Amino acid sequence: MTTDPLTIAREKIGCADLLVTFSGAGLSTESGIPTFRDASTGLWANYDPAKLASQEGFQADRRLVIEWYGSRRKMIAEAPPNPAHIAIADFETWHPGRIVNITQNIDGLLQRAGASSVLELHGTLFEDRCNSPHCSHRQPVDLDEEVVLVDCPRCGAPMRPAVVWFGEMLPQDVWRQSDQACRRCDVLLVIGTSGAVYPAAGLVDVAKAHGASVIIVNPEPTPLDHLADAVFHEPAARIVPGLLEDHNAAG
Ligand code: BV8
Repeated sequence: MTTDPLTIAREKIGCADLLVTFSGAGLSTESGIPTFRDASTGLWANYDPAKLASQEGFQADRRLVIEWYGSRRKMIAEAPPNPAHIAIADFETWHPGRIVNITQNIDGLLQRAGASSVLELHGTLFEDRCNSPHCSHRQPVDLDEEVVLVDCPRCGAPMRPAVVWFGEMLPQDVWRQSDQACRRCDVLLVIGTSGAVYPAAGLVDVAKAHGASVIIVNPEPTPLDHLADAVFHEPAARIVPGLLEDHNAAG
């Protein structure tokens, strides 16, 4: 009877009818993207990301917020998916229907690695949407375009990134699918999140309450650790492939 946590975690994943991954900014740090808390690096070091990622910040200084997202888009456009993104996408290829990926990230790296079952709780940087609550216009963003202030072609209100800001509701269809997946899953693999942002972090409680085994990958302790059956204080790119790759060859 092994007590090796990696073996136990791999066995649980191997037997799971449904594996759900729940990821945060730490999944993308090894692609060179600073975590959300560190998103204010370099030129942005003196700004609070939580203020910039809000309607108040946008109303206070639209150009500053648009330029902040423009700088993040450029950084993300050059960032390659890392081995953790690739291992997740490969698992989906080998085991279609057995994995759902819920992410708080807006960087699209799971999709760029080849994953198609991705629920973006906090939206995406690769589209803009109208800031008016009465208009649903959205449009893709041309990353090569210079950062400009754009008004909605339909109603004239300012356009802003199609991300969820603090104080804004999460997309209800994405939330419902994420909640359902966490109620049904056998294993919840929590990767690179501080568990600080709600209601997203509450999904871990949902999965646990419905009998899922919870595995956490994060170099740092998190407030979610007490819910975990196994915690790996390791970087995602080092441990996630080892957790997922075994099952691919065997099928
Ligand atoms: C809402 C998009 C209500 C924008 C983001 C209780 C219930 C409900 C709401 C609240 C609540 N309590 C408080 C709230 C309000 C608020 C909130 O949670 N505040 C927090 C700060 C206390 N929540 C909201 O406002 C949400 N909306 O509740 O609406 C409502 C209801 C009705 C009507 C109207 C409104 C909306 C929250 C969404 C905010 N948007 N992102 C953007 O990105 O610009 S959140 C932002 O934080 C990112 O999405 C990020 O992903 C997310 C969470 O952070 P993490 O991903 O965890 O990143 P972080 O930097 O924190 O941590 C990284 C982790 O990685 C660390 O632990 C680190 O150790 C680890 N790591 C580092 N390297 C690695 C690694 N791990 C593995 N490998 C590595 N190599």
